[in-house]
Amino acid sequence: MRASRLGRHISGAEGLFLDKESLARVSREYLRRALSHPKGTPDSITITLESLSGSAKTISSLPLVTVRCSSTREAKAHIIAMLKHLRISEDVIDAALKIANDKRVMRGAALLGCLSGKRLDPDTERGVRVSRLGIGAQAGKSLSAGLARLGINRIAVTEALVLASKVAGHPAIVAELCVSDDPDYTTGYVASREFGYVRIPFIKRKGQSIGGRVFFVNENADADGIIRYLERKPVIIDKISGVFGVADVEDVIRNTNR
Ligand code: WAQ
Ligand code: MG
Repeated sequence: MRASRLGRHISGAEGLFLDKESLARVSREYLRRALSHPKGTPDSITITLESLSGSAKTISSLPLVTVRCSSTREAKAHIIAMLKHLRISEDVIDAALKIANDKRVMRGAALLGCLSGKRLDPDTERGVRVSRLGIGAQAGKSLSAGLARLGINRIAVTEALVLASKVAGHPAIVAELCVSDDPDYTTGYVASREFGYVRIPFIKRKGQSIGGRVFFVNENADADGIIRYLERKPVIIDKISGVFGVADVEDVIRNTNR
């Protein structure tokens, strides 16, 4: 689904559903979402349904943890600490923070070379939209139960974890940074195979109409191959890794929170 107003992106969603019966329910749910978005009423909504060609790849979710954080200043320090550990250069982190906190919200994500900070996606106004991703029924139930225990069983968390897990499933992608473009959703995340899906409260101030996503990719990686995987390869989460509560950033970095 994608919804826009005067050409400006308002809302998007995608999923993989294995039974026909889900299609009516999901289309209705996506339509409801498009029409009730805090960013305003769209003047155009597109819902596309396609059958899959080829089989889906099944993967585990990234482990989830929330880093202890109580201000946007601290959030920025955590982001820099984690990304530096992943050998992403400081200039590139700076560039990524600008993209993720931009008022001109893209529909997709920016692909940045880890060292050069070069944009590797062809349309820098749109970015790359990850699609053909979903979660199996059993894994979905198990994730909901884990999130409910922490009081964070929200659709935004599930969808972001599924997306981040697919993204981290590509060996040339080192990390992801995400800030929601919903003015009132102030928790973002950094995701990587190394640290898992690390939720960051207070990544932005309430009421700000900014947001964005950045995927950090190995320098000299095959950008076309990565984009093909992100947009086209069907990936389903069929196993849930750990779902953890709050941990200090040092423990997240040392992997001692689990
Ligand atoms: N593929 C690529 N980029 C995307 C996609 C996608 N499928 N969906 C969204 N984006 C980009 C796009 O630039 C949006 O402006 C930006 O990400 C933010 O999207 O655990 O709600 O849908 O509590 O607003 C994080 C949850 C929620 C954290 C993120 O993102 C948590 C969220 P939004
Ligand atoms: Mg949004």
